[in-house]
Amino acid sequence: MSSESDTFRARVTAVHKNRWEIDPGGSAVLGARMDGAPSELPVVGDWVTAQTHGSLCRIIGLEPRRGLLTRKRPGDVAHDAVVEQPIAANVDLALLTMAVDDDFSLRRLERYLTLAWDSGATPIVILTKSDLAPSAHLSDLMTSVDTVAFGVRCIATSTSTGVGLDELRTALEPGMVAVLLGSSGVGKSSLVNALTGTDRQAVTDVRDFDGKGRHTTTSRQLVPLPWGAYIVDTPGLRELQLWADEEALASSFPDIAELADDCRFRDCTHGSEPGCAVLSAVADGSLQEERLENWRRLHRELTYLARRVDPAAARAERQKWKSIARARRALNKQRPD
Ligand SMILES: Nc1nc2c(ncn2[C@@H]2O[C@H](COP(=O)(O)OP(=O)(O)OP(=O)(O)O)[C@@H](O)[C@H]2O)c(=O)[nH]1
Ligand SMILES: [Zn+2]
Repeated sequence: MSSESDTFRARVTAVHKNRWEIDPGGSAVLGARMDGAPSELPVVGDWVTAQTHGSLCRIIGLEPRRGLLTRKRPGDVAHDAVVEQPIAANVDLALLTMAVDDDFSLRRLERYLTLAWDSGATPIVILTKSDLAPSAHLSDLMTSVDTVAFGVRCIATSTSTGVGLDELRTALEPGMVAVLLGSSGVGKSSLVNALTGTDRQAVTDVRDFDGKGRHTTTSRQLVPLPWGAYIVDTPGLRELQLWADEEALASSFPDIAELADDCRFRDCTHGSEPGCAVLSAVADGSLQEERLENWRRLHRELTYLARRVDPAAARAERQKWKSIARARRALNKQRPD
């Protein structure tokens, strides 16, 4: 930024209504605005091009994203829509936190994994409060994580004893952006405090009025860690609802996706369709019924959301069931009475 109106690259570190904080690296974080009504607004983690004019800083360009973490929220009531809300861009790591107590749930982990793969982030499973579990139990839990999170790294941590914190620090390489996902009370704030080495105050929400006079929470920020990595801190992410697509579902359930290749129908829901290879696998014991149940639940949720958002998806769904019904009728006819 040697002369006025030089353009430069910066990372968005905080988002407020109509105002962004951007970090050009090496100098102070700047407050910036955007002109007009841009079709896409920068979110934390975005890389932007900006320009300074005297004391004013303007964002003039948004770089293509490597990935986008989103959540769903209710939209316009009149149109019964669900809106996909972008939370953070270019997230490298999704830290999926579960405590080793009652919070531990493989089914929830599958849900978080789906979300992580969909956002383009690499998941890491963090088993928090590991001091609460006897070591034999802890290694059982880690083994069971491996049964749903194939090849995903799993770190057991404790902010009480400090176990696992060095391994976590090493995983968060300089320049990387990580997001913490997990239920309330699993110890996310304690982890952030341990990583920043401070006792950060709870981030107070910045509340703005949106166009319709409703309150919306806009506090989103990247918390810098001392060695140059960042953690996304946003209250809205604490109890994250699922927003992902079929492809992400397949990444979380590679076993089911592989079996599904042998189903008679390409878009088989593994419910009661004839010629379903997944149901056969459950029948012969090579696939856990529980796992298929969870796949079904997530699949239902995804198709439900897609229908609410996209009328074309609703039509395609009806069409699919028609052709399944036709095929079933044809099968019944072939069967000798
Ligand atoms: N035994 C034990 N307790 C922990 C550990 N980490 C956190 N806790 C306790 O768990 C409780 C919740 O911790 P938080 O860090 O506030 O959890 P959180 O996930 O940020 O919760 P929310 O802010 O509600 O999302 C607190 O009472 C902590 O003292 C740990 O490693 N071991
Ligand atoms: Zn099937």
